[in-house]
Amino acid sequence: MNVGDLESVARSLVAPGKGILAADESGPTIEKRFQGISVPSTESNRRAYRELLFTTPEVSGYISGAILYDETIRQKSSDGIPFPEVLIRRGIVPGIKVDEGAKPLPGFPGEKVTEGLDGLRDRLAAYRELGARFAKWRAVIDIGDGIPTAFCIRANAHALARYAALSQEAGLVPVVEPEVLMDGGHTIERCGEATNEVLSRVFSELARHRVRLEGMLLKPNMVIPGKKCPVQADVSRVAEETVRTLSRTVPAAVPGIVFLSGGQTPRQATEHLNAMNGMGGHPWELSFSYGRALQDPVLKAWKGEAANVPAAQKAFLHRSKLNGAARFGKYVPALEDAA
Ligand code: 5MM
Repeated sequence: MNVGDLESVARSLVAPGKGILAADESGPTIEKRFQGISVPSTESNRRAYRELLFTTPEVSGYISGAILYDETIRQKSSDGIPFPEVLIRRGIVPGIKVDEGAKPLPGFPGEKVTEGLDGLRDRLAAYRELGARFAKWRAVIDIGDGIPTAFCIRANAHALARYAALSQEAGLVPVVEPEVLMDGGHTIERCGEATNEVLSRVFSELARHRVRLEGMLLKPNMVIPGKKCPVQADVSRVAEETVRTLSRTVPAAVPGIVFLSGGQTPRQATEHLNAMNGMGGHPWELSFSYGRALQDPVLKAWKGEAANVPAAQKAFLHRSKLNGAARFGKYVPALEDAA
């Protein structure tokens, strides 16, 4: 795959009015999500749930790509079609989570580094064979007493850049996800400082690793106060601080920024994206790659019952449409209640 092909896949993932569904929950994470609706995390329940998402009527008007987990990319729909093919037929680009999770960083209490570089070249080739056209790797940065350290940021940025270079070599668009967590009681200013430091380091490592910026996407957190911070920020403040931080750190050659939702409510995640797009004049597309903010209402409507699939798909389509409107800065709260 040449640079032009990578760039055209990256651009299609941030096509106007569309964004990415993050459905790449690993075993422990999907178990946690299913526990919330009292559904056992069995292979057949996970398959049924992902089929519900991928076959939602009309959703490809708002969803450009879907990130899958290793198990999911090998599963089939109830009529025997491999999930990547189900997605491709509907005009949704299949993607794959290729990291192997964030593990404790030895010598740095409370900090983590994401693993998964060993054997990655071969795994990427296999995923491309299975139909994936983009990949994702998530690094996790926590804010706390004396953390994040510069060393932790550097270790994660280095791994992200190695992954991104290998992905491009394999013909997969790398989605680079350095997530500064919104857990804890830190202020929005502290989140801004940490995010600034993380993104600066990530782009410096990407340059060192000769990653072609036109053929990648960035998946960052928004600049937002910690959930336990007594001073919360309004929508316009989050939008302004986030755009300011991105303007200082993300080169204009990057075609798109696809935010994670990170524990925001579905409505907050939509409102923040909408406010940023309402500001206009950005060099990159500002889009979404939400997991929980797209799926929470779907899980609640589904509850593991086949009879609830139409209602759950309706909830997924609705949330996707609202985020599609936010891509144009055209979301208004009244749309929440629209059928
Ligand atoms: C969907 O969850 C993804 C995989 O998480 P685990 O490795 O912890 O199982 C996760 O990377 C997700 O893509 C991002 O965090 C975005 O999801 P949210 O819910 O933050 O929008």
